[in-house]
Order: sequence, then structure tokens, then C-alpha cells
Amino acid sequence: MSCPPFRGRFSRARVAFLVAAGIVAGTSLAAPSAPVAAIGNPGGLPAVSPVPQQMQRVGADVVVPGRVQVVVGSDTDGSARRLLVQTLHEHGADRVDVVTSASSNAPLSVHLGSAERDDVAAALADSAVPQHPEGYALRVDRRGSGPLGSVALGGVDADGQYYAVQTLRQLFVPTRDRDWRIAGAGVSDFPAMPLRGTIEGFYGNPWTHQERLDQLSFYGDVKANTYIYAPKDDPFHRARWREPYPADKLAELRELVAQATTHHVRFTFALSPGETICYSSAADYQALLGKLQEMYDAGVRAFSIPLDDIQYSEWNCAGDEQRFGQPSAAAAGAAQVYLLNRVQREFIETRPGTKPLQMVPTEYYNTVDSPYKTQLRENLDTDVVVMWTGEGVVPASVTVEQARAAAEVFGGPTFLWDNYPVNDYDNTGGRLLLAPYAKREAGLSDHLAGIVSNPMNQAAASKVAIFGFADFTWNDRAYAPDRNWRGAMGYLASGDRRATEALLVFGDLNHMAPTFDTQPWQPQAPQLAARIERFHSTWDGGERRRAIAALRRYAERIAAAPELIRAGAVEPAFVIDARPWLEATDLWGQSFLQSLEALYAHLDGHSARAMALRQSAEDLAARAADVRVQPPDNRWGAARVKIADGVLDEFLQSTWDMIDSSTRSGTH
Ligand code: 14T
Repeated sequence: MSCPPFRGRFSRARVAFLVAAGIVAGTSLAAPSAPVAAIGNPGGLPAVSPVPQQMQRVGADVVVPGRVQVVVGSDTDGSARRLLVQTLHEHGADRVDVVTSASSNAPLSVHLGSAERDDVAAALADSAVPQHPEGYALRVDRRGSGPLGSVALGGVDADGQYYAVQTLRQLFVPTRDRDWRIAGAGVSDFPAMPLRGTIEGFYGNPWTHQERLDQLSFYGDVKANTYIYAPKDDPFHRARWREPYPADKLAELRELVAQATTHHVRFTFALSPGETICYSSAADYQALLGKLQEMYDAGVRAFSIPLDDIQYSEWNCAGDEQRFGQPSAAAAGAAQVYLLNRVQREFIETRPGTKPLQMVPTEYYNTVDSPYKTQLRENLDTDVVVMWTGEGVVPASVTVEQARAAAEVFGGPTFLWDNYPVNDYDNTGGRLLLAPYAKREAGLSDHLAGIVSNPMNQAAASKVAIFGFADFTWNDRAYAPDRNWRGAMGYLASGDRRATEALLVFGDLNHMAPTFDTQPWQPQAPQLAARIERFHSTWDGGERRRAIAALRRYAERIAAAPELIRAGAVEPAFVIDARPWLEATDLWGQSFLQSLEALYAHLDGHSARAMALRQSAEDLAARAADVRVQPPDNRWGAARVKIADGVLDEFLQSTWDMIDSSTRSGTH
């Protein structure tokens, strides 16, 4: 039997090129994914995300008894205490006594508070306390004071206490008889970057109130401390910035501030007046202060004034021309500086507990010096934090060198507004962006004040990427995208192994991350592409049945993924966000399996059966390609959803073409 070679649009040369260019990691392609539980740390400790600065085994695991004593003081953070009690209840402690002085007959004592409190310091023994804001030390000690040992959770500050509990939450290990142990770990930890989190800064449907509440608690879980409220399509944020919020919106914002505080997140309110503001107008300045004051009164203590996506070649009023001169980029820079310095000095600095003002420059997308940037660099109050997006609005990578250049041209450490996984621009039409956060260089923490993700309109689906941002900004030097990705999927699947694996397969089909130009910065479906590569080389080597069988195993995983994801372990909000993509994956999976069945039939010389299967595969693929997002949340509207485009569709087409042409020529 002879078959013509696979033709069609799919090009193996292209994948080979991607691998050579380092766009596809060669190692992750070759190795089939390891089971969730196999990923851990030296010393057999569970994986913790964000990866701690220092963690090692200090002794045997500690058994969680039915009764646990939590020792607190007036220094103990309330949120940390509540989270600790809840975590202990969830892991086998039926009774948790919160006490201010330890009783000696408690089987296990957990000391929570300032690392300097005597009982905490004693239980920390020789575990080092990092002298760093938001830092903490943690020690799980089998030889500690109680009969079963002790646990020490010592914070440098209240944030550190909360983060100590967030780490402890990940150290519970199930035993065979359904009990729990706490891994015998010693941790000394602190964040590499002071600002970590998200900016809700996209165009299109803003997140709902429920989604925001859920995000804020998620940020606590991943030790992210920043949420910047800047939805482009909230009229009161941008177009109608002068107007106060209606009472119901204000009530929601208050609730968000409270939720943020509970989870040690700084709710940052952004106001974007740039489309219409008259910089020289006293009335506009008062309107702006009034709006900020409204938010201050609602509990907000961090503010931003983004001036992105506005034109600066015309003034909005005659007064500005008189005051700042003919319209020009330099004059716009001077006018912005005038406004921002007044806000920083007259509003921020006169209100206790307020963080330095943040801003987004109109030239946010490069580090080329210019008259506009010269104004900012030379005249903007040095306390004001300047954001930028990296090179290009959606950067393919961010290097230490670029961050150094940004700090130089903007006049101080910058705050990276990273446009991933945002899907509001044309090239993201029909896409869910599920690749891990990647291509940000280790060492960025030496030059940046922090990084925020600009996420997708789909809040829950954005958690895959945000899980990566949180890890990278906490510990950029230890960041590994693949390990983080597995952790993210495990988090979304509440540790369920089959659901985690299904999410990894589904994530691969939604891996492509576009830029504004034609080259994506993350490739589509690298796992699937590698398996198709292997299929071709096995096939070309003459082992055709083996080639089909191996690829069929993966096609089965694709076909099974949507149901496993919908089965219950995965966060319901993710399943809702992904619904049309899951529906399309169902159909693509069926088409894939039928195409491989057609190939078998073809090899067996059953031409009629091969043609029938091939036709039904094509019909399924046509239906798959026609699934739309409806109703749309995104600016691109009711687009057709894209799944493994350029990889699976091209492979299937080349399979059908091969069957067709060899059937016509009478060869098999
Ligand atoms: F301020 C910025 F840092 C920024 O990125 N602004 C917008 C942002 O709201 C949007 O979500 C993001 C991705 O589309 O890009 C910026 O918006 C643009 C930028 C462009 F260059 C929209 C269209 C453009 F042509």
C-alpha cells in the first residue's frame, strides 16, 4: 500500500521554525504532562504558589488533631485569623479554640501574629524573619511545644501574617485514612515587587459586581495586593468623569473596597478625564477632586489618573492654549504634570493613609525619549508612579533592559501595565487567552515598582494568566511558566486531577496570544502541534498505524475535555466564561476522532467507509468552526470562536485531502 504524503496548508516547517526560534519550548513538547501530585518541592513538600523565596523541610509532618489551639494577640490580623480558623476546620480540626495565652494541654498550637511577639518568635525557632514589607516566616515543627508539635505564622506586618496563612493553606497533605497532616516546612518569604495584581482596564463589557468580589478574594489567595478599577466602558470612569456615581454604584464600590481590604488587596480607583478635561479650569479641577473625595469617603486610599488613549494634539478649551501655549505633545505633558502635581500635593498628601498617585502617560507604549516624556521626567512629582505597557501596546516580551530604559526615560521605577490576557482588540476576536504568563525576564523586579495584568472581559477565565502574574511578581527569579500553568489549572479545578488534566488540554487549544501585528507572541496549541509533528514523522517512517494510534489517544483527551471540565470540579464561573469554546471543542474533538477513523479505514482499503467518515468529520468541523460567542462580552462582538486554529483545522484538512487524492488515484 502506498499513500501520498500529507499536503495542505499545514506546514511542519513552520513548527520546526517555532521550536528553533524558541517560541515553542522544546522540552514541554516532548514530555507528556506529569500528574498533578508528582509536582512538588525538594524534601517532598507540596508545591506552593507563588513560589516562596525560601522553603525547606525542617522536620516530620505534623498531624492535624480534632482539636487545635490558635494563639493570637492584639497584634493579630483579623483576616489572617479568620482564614486560619476556616482552613483548620477544612482540614480535620473539628474544634478550634482561639486563645490569647497558650494552654499547655492543647495537642497542637498554632501561633499567629507579629513575628516579634514572644510566643510566635519562640515557635519560629531558627526560621529567619525577612526584614521586608509583606514578608513572613512560617515553621511547622514536629518538635514544637505541644505533644504533636507547633505551627508558627509570624508576619513582618499584617499583610505578612495573612500571606503566612495563605502559604499554610497549601501545606496540608491528605493521609490514607482521610486525615490531614501539615508538611514539616520552614518558610521565609517576601514579595520581589511591591505592586502585584490587575487593572480592569479593557474596553467592552466591564466585569460584574459579583465577578469583582470573586476576583478580590482570588487575589488574596495568590498574594496579589492590587486591583485598579479602570474599566474603559464605565461612563463615570471616562466619558462622564465629572459626574458623581449614582447611589447604587457607589454602594457597590464601597462593598468592593471592603472586600479588597478583607483580602489584603488595595482597591485603587482610577479616573480618566483626558478626553474632555480643561487643565487650566478651576471648575474641572474641583470636579476631579470632588470625584476623588467621593471615593476617599467610600474608603479608597489609592488613586490613579490614566491619560491613555486620548489625543494630545488639540486642547479641549481656549484657556489651555493661553496657559500652556500652542497645542503640542510637550505642552500636553506640561498641562498633565500641572494637574497631577496638584492632585498629588493637594489631595493625596493631605489625606492620611493615602498611597502615592499613579498615572498612565499618553505615550505609554515605548521608551523612546520625546518632548512629552521630557516634561514628565523633569517636572512630575517624583512620588507619582508612572505606568507603561512595554514595547508596543501588547509586547511580545519584556526585558530587564527595557525596564531599565523605561525607568530612565520616565524618571523613576515604572509600574508595568501588561496587556495580557486582555482580548479587546481585533486580533483577539473569538479568542479566549489561556496560555501561561510568559516571556517576562527574571530580574525585572530590580527595575519595576510592580506589574498588573490587564485581563479579559471573561473574569474567571482570566485567572489562568493572573495566577502567573501573581507568581512572577512575587518571585520573578523562580518563575517557571509550565509549572505555574499546571498550578493555575489545579487551582481552578480545586485539585481534581482529571479536571486539571482536561483544563491543560483545553488551555493548549486556546494557547495563542496575538499582538497588534500579525505575529502572535505565544503560539497556538503547542502540545497538539508537537503531537501532530510526531504523527508525521512516525507515519513517514512507515509506522502508520502506530502514528494514528498515538494521535488518537490525544484526540480522545481533547474530545473528553469539555465534559470533564463541565463535570463539577472546575469553578462554575470558568465553565460559564468558556461555554462557547467548550461547545466548539466538543465538535472539533469528534471531527478529529472521525478523521483518524477515516485514516484507519483508508489504510484497511475500505474506501467507501473512509469516504463516509471523512465526510462526517468535515461536517463536524464545519459546525465547530461556526460556533459563535453569543451574547458577546467583547468589543469584537458575536465572533466565531477559535480553537487550535492553524493547527487542528489544517491537520484535518490535510488528512481529508490525502484520503481524497489517494482514493481518486486508486492508491492506499
Ligand atoms: F493605557 C494603556 F496602558 C493601555 O493599554 N490602554 C488601552 C487599553 O485600555 C486596552 O485594553 C489595551 C488593549 O487593547 O490597549 C490600549 O488600547 C488601545 C491601544 C491602541 F494602540 C486601543 C487601540 C489601539 F490602537
